[in-house]
Amino acid sequence: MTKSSKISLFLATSALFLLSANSPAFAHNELVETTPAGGETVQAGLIPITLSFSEEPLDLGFGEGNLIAIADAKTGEQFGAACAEIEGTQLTTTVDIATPGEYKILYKTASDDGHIATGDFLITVVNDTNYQTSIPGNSCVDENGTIINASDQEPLSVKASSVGALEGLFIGIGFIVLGTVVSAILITRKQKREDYKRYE
Ligand SMILES: [Cu+2]
Repeated sequence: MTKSSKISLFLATSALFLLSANSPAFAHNELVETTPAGGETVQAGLIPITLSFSEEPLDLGFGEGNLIAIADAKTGEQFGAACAEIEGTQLTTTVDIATPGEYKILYKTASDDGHIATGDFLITVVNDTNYQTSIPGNSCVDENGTIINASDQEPLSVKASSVGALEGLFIGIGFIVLGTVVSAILITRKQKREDYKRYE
């Protein structure tokens, strides 16, 4: 191998290494472990959620950037706001759940390389103690005691629409047809009016 081709090979290898998403310099936050684990069944009550990451999340302030939310696994309805406390490489929150069923834990985390990681996993809640709660879901209160309301946030879970994709398409076409007919009627009327004016 000539000296110049050796240099070329070295440069190409370096470029590949730098471009690789797995290179340590550009590693972003990966979810390592969760408590409860995905698929786990837990008792109703105040359920602590802990997500362990490969590195410390980037602290952007409570209720910003690093979030955990809980939603009905079937309907997608989110219960409470999305928030998490940062403790080292962990994100934690506590969710209050009484109704048995399957729930989706959703998360979002910001890492110092600027990347945002999102994901979700399912847990099952059973209620053998007749546990009751008036405000189900994640409760988010910042260090000043200010409550973060779900209505002030972009939800992590989007409630499933009751209108299917195909129904939505037909409704859309219906509106286009209706709009065209109405426009045609209005244009015809205007033209007639103008015709009358001409003969007056
Ligand atoms: Cu990254």
